Amino acid sequence: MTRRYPPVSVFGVPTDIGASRRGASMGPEALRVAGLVEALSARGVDVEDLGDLSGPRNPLSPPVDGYRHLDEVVAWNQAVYQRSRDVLAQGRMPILLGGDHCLAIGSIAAVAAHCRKAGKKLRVLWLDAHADFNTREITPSGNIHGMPVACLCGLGPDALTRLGGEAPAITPEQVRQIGIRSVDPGEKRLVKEYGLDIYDMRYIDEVGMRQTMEEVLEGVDEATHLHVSFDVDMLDPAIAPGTGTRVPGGVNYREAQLIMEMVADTGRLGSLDVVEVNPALDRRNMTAKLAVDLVESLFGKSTLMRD
Ligand code: 6HN
Ligand code: MN
Ligand code: MN
Ligand code: MN
Repeated sequence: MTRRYPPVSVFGVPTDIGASRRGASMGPEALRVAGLVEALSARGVDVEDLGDLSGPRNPLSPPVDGYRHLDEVVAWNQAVYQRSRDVLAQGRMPILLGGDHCLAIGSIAAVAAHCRKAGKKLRVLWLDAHADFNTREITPSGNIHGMPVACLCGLGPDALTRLGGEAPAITPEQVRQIGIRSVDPGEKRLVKEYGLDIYDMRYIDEVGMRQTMEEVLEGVDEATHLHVSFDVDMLDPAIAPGTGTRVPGGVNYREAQLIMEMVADTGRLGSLDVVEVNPALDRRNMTAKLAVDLVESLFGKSTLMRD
């Protein structure tokens, strides 16, 4: 039996407002050029492309009180929140094409509000080299793409933590982080204090990706909505050079496929972000192509033999 997927609405968010390196603003188009929409539709998914959201341009200013571009980050995230809520309200699955990772504040706040209303249990899989749990006090950069998980857990400026009205949007117990290998010193203390569930590269090396994912997905049932927030810098830079904050020693091709296949096997994928693709740093669009390949696996491509 072939698994059925809910209808999908893809939208682009062409900004690098949360980063200090430019270029993730070109990510949505790179993912389209790599064939994301066609690939989903070839899998039998009912998919529409809503085009790109718009928002303020990147003023390239220095951080103020610990935040770079806070007003602009808020404006972009309000647009993301609204679009994600609209898509979910139509019973469709939102796929956000970033853009940098600060945009997950808006997408996940919307998913959390949707799940509260629908009586669903939200679990967030945060695929990343970084924990993205900085605050204005401890950030080494002021870049808000290093803060989305903290904001979603209620640590941050009101305009971001209360995007969906209530704060916090989620609790740390709802989050599983996979592929982590770069956490700043103050951030390390904070993730421990908040008890974040982090499957770092050391853990993946020691127990393997299969056991890691079994633990990550433990307790997922029919009432669970899985949100995958996929920062392509989770991947090893050798296979995914097109991203702004590369860290050596990342997830390899086969491990990444297994993550996506095991999520697909649950049948509980409810929403997705694909972020931090930076074509200005890429080679022949290889990072966007790899991201599309992995999204196909999320929609069951490599598990056909088990259907
Ligand atoms: N990302 N931890 C560093 C910072 O500046 O806060 C890097 C953050 C990278 C964020 O890749 O989504
Ligand atoms: Mn990230
Ligand atoms: Mn990252
Ligand atoms: Mn849902």
